[in-house]
Amino acid sequence: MEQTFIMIKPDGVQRGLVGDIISRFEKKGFYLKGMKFINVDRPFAEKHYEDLSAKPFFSGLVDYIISGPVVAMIWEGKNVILTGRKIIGATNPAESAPGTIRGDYAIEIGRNIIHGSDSAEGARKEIALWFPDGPANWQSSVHHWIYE
Ligand code: RTP
Repeated sequence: MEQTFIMIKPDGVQRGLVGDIISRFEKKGFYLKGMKFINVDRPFAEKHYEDLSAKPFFSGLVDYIISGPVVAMIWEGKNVILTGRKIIGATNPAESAPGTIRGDYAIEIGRNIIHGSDSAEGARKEIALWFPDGPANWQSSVHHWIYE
């Protein structure tokens, strides 16, 4: 079963959106396989966003991610990487559809509430970085009500 890394950024935490965001993934039928409420330091945030290190917004992005605690999660399910990105909405909230997390709650790209892995390779790297001990090992009792 596919897994993805989802992070509620400091603005999502400060604005009290943690419960709503988790609820959207749970209600869809995805399984929570890891969760941490943590502050990350600058080197860790730079590592997470290393692919963007040449971008002009990189230092502002790192400042933003280290500005407060984040909720780091592993979610599991069929197509969870792509479907997770759909639940989250387009990177720029000005273009995110209503009904998506960013479309409903965010206005600016630099305060877009949430991160989700964008590929299988990205998910694998991000889960390894944030959860070196791997995902929690549990099975949902409602699995057969979600999958045929
Ligand atoms: P994320 O990694 O956070 O899920 O976002 P994403 O894949 O949708 O977007 P990406 O291009 O990877 O950018 C990562 C984060 O950098 C911030 N950003 N700011 N000021 C800007 O032009 C700009 N562009 C991107 C956003 O917080 C974005 O989520």
